[in-house]
Parts: sequence; structure tokens; C-alpha cells
Amino acid sequence: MGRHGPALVILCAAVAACGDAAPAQDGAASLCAGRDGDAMVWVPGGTFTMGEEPRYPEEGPPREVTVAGFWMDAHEVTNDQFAAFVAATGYVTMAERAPPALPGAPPAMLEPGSAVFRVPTREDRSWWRWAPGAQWRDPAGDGAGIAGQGRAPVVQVAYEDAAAYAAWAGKALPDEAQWEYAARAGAQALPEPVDDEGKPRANYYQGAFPARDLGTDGFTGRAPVGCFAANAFGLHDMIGNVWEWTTTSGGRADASEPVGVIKGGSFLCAANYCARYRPAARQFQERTLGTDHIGFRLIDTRRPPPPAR
Ligand SMILES: [Ca+2]
Repeated sequence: MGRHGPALVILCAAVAACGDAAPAQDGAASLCAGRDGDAMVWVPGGTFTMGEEPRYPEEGPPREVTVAGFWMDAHEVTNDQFAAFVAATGYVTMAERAPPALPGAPPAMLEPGSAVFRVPTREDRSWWRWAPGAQWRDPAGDGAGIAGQGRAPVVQVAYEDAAAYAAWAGKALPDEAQWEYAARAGAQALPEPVDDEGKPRANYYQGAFPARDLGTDGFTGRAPVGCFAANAFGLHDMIGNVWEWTTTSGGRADASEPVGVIKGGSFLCAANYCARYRPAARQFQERTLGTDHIGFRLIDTRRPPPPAR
């Protein structure tokens, strides 16, 4: 079932307590410094406490984990970066491919497309819909495209799409421990990503999900990378903006499709519902299904560490 079966809506509701929709807001984008292109930062190895006393059952128990140092993308892979990969290779993402014909599938789900978040209505309470034509060049499948969003994170990429990009770039996806260690950056995890004055310091959802996003952080959709301050390792947007794929598998062993762990939460994570904008938070996501709030960033474990200062 999975990507194209009737389980889609149920799956997405369970998997993606937070989803996507509105494009990034250009006004705020001009304020974003971020880092250029393929900038990577060195994440020095160390030992940390992974997980938390479970706020959600899948987050615990806390345990001590040691990771070796590695280089990591300073920001999520952008539309511009993904476009360069496609131009160089001709790669076709899963969302662009003809889906398998499954018995009983609604006609729309026989066309290439992907899952797109929408605000539920009284008549239709589902958060997710199958959008024919939704793919990385047109994440909502509405023809709006990604013009002017070259520095926004690429979305509508399935796990194998991210892995293909990684192979081309000569890098790798992080595993969950590497990702969580990098996101914590040696700091105490916050219950909500706000500064001392209560101002959001990540792109997440302010307001009562899913009815109305107040956009207090400047964005009601994806933000260009680097619009929020980097963490102590120099990494932007580890929390919020878009979920990020890891190589760690998860979910039920009897799942009909391979399931992976995504990290970091997205612009759809709200205090009243998802609250998964914390390093220890994790979601299980069907690897064959990209959505409009999942992206990725890469690591390089082969590149030598920077010279000691
Ligand atoms: Ca936001």
C-alpha cells in the first residue's frame, strides 16, 4: 500500500503530525544570511545522552551514545542544490514516476504525485491529500512551482531520492545518533525553540494546529535555509523548517513498506499538537513517500577533520 494505497491518509496522519503548505515568504527571506552552497561544518565527536524521558513513547529511554566526528551540511539541501543534481544526472524522483496500479486505488492515486498537507475542513477532516503532480519542482502539486525559492529546502523527496543525491554528492545521510548529537550541539534541549524573551528561534508553527498558523517566526511555510541562528556547531535549521531523513529504520517490524526515522520537526509542528521540534523527537516515515515538509541534509565521514587550533 504505502505510497499509493488507501493507507496513505491514515499513514500520513500518524506519521506526520506536522505537514506543509504555504511557500516561504520572500520578505523575510531577504533577512536570511545562512551559509552558501555546499558549506559544511565540523561536528566534533563526543558522548551524549540520546533520547529523553519519553514525552512520546518512542523517544526514550535516555541512553549514553558516542559518535565520532564528522562534517555536516550547514543547512538543509536546497532546491537549487537538488536542481543541480537533476541537471547533472537526469534523475527522476519517486514522486515523478508512474505508481504501481493497486487494486481499489482511487483514480488520482494512479497518477504520479505525492502527499500534501492541507488545513482540514468540517466536511473533510483529513490533513493530507494525494496531489497528482506534486513533486520537488511543485511541492503542493498546484502549479505554483518553486520560482524564487532556490534557497528553500527541497521537499517531496523520498528516502531513495535523498540517497541518490548523497551518492552523487559523495556524501551520506546521517544516522539518527549523528543527527541528534549534531542538533543538540552540547546544549540542554529546550521544550520549545524560543529565546529568553519567548521569541521563536526556529521555523515551526505558532497558533493552534491545524487551524491557523500565526507565523510569529516570520514564516507560515518553508523558510529559506539559514533564516534562524545556527546552533553551537554552526548548523542552521536542525530544528523546524522541514523534517530530515536519517538512515535509521524504525516503526513496526511488520510494516508493509520500509519505514525510516525522520528528525527535527517541521514548520507544521505546534505546541498544541506535535511539539516535535526537539532533538530527541522522532517520527516514523514510510521511505517511499516524500511529503511537502520532509527534506534532508548530508554528512561526510571521510573528509579529514580540520587542523587543530
Ligand atoms: Ca513558522
